[in-house]
Amino acid sequence: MAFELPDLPYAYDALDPYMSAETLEYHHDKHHQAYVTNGSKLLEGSGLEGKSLEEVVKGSFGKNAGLFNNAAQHYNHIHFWKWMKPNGGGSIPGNLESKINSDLGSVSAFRDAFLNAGATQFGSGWAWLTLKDGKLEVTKTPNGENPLVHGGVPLLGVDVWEHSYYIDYRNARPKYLEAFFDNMVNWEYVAELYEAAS
Ligand code: MN3
Repeated sequence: MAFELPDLPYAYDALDPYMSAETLEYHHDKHHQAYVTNGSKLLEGSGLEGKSLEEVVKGSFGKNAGLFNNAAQHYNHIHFWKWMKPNGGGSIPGNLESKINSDLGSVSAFRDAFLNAGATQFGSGWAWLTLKDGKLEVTKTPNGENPLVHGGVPLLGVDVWEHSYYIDYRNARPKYLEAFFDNMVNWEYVAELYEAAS
């Protein structure tokens, strides 16, 4: 089954001023669309047709780089749109907050680690909050790689490819990361993924 581009779960200007309509138009309509189009072509004849997207991501990792890059980015972006919402940031639902406190020290320590992971990912990639072996961890990955291929469940990810922030923040990736964490994250969705995985 071919990949399909989901609609954004909010209007293009809904995250303004933290992420502009221009950024979302390019990022969703051009970049994500390209992963869908190219991934769908590469899926044909790969032997992974008919599998779920997660299975395609895991099954192509280390074996079919072209398909993996596009399928993983498709997976990452489907969630990335949902990991943000208008008037996001703020308080974290109780169960998830308790888990963060016990595994990562405090919400503030988690925020520092997450922002640092995003800022220090050299070149394109992602920073993550992952549940692995029952524990939360903060990691970073290059390009389209994600925690699924390392045995984890991605609960939150931030896209640090330049296409995600260059229009609004130019080269100031740390400012974008702060705005993401403090003003855009949809913690209810992160908590939903945590409850489903734990
Ligand atoms: Mn992107």
